[in-house]
Amino acid sequence: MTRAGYIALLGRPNVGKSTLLNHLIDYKLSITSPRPQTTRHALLGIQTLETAQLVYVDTPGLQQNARNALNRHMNRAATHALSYVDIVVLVLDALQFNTEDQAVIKQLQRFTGTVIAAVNKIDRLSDKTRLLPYLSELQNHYPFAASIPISALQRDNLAALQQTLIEHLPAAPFLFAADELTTASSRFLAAELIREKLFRRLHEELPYALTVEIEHFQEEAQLLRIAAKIWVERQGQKGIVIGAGGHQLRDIGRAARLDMQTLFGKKVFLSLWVKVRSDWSDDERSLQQFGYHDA
Ligand SMILES: Nc1nc2c(ncn2[C@@H]2O[C@H](COP(=O)(O)OP(=O)(O)OP(=O)(O)O)[C@@H](O)[C@H]2O)c(=O)[nH]1
Ligand SMILES: [Mg+2]
Repeated sequence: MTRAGYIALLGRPNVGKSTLLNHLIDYKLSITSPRPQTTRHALLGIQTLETAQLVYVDTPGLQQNARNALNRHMNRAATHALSYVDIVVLVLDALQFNTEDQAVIKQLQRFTGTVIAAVNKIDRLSDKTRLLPYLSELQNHYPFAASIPISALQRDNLAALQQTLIEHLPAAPFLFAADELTTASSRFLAAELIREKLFRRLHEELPYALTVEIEHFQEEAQLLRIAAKIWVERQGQKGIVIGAGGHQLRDIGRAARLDMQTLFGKKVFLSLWVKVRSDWSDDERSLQQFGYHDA
């Protein structure tokens, strides 16, 4: 008999959920950055083993104070996963357990499936003896089925986490074909790679004021032709994204194109435009247009 089920990676922003997804499935699927609120959509990553299928759901970091419609959409995308997953992996930061983590645990009160804590970033703990009190304190906050210290970045203890997940999966037939990696479209993944480069290169509030819309995605025999718009909220932001002499935008385009070529296994021709739509991140119609739909 096989085991199969959905496993949500949930937690406050920036704890390493997307890094964990990529390293669990051994495939760069979800975008990551040192900034909080990088992930904006739920994203499925499927791992098929001989007798088990683990369907991971990466989610946006849950925010306590959602300040605009985009942030509210992100919170809904994360909590919606609780309505269909079998297991939640609550991702925590080994350096700090705070009120934001407590707010995420509060969301778990109406979840009836298994909850496992993954205490991430243990590579950053200079004093490893701090881990034991952290783990025992955790049980005061929630009756976790297991608490597993990991380093997603260094792939430390991920095999133990995976083994625990398999043990808690329901006995069930596979949910997806064995060669399926995700349900996300190539267009979506292409837009995300562009957004990743923007998040990693731009400063302060600018990453939060932009989104990426794919205009054309045309597959030819030897080549993928992709055209995308980067939407910002104000004219001044447009100039910063483009940079002096267009250098910034060219570098962002080059980095995104190289990642796309790896992802799609094809040569990519990418063109980027920067456009202004004032306050798109607090406007429901714009959010719909830019792909922020509720599930
Ligand atoms: N040192 C260390 N850094 C990590 C580890 N896991 C993730 N990071 C870093 O933490 C930062 C955030 O990682 P993400 O994977 O984007 O975090 P996230 O939880 O998906 O963040 P949001 O999508 O914004 O909620 C990045 O700079 C990662 O490289 C880890 O195990 N150790
Ligand atoms: Mg993320």
